[in-house]
Amino acid sequence: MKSAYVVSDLHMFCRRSQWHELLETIHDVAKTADLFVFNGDTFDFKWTSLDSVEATVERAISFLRELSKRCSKCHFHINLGNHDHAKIFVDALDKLARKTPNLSWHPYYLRVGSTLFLHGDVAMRKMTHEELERYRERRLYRHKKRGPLRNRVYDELLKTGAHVTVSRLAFPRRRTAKRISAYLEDIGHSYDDGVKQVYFGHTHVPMSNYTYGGMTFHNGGAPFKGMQCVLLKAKI
Ligand SMILES: [Mn+2]
Repeated sequence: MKSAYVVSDLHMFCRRSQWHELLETIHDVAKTADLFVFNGDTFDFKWTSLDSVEATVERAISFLRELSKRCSKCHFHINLGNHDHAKIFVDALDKLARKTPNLSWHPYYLRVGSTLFLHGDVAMRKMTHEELERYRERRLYRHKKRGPLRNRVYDELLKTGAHVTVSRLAFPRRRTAKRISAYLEDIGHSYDDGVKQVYFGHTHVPMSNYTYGGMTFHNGGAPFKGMQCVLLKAKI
């Protein structure tokens, strides 16, 4: 049986994310896994702590290049999220994927057998695939680095722990699973189409083995302060 792992919302290079604490585990796991999915918002261009968006793209690409080289037996899948579906990154990622046999990227989702991986921004409201495409397209060229002042505002907010409460209130489990299910139906990957396991992120709210409409939903959370973030072993 093949082994697969998934991690979402690392928000690499955003200073409020503790993504670096997960790097060792990612490397360890990927050395023996057959498949590894980065489930969107892996990189954060808007809140990057590096000098520019361009520099962040460069670092992101070299991270993926090194990882796939070091763990050559593992196939890496990069699903995009609302934070890393940026034209400048997509172009570089596509170039990398063309010369890296064990790396692929997917703008919206990846299906492996009866398992579906997607970022999960469709849980924001009831969205068809066309609506998701339009939402992402509007942001394709808009990944501008935010200034220090706004960054500090968010730093302070994080200290209060408000981000944890806000995420939980915005994404109740049942509504989240319901919206994702509706989207899956629209793209032809619903329970009736054979999907049993769904791995998603975006909400930053961990969800484990939550059943809705015959499918089981999983979310590993995100590495922000006060939140839980785990690398999930995916059933494929
Ligand atoms: Mn997201």
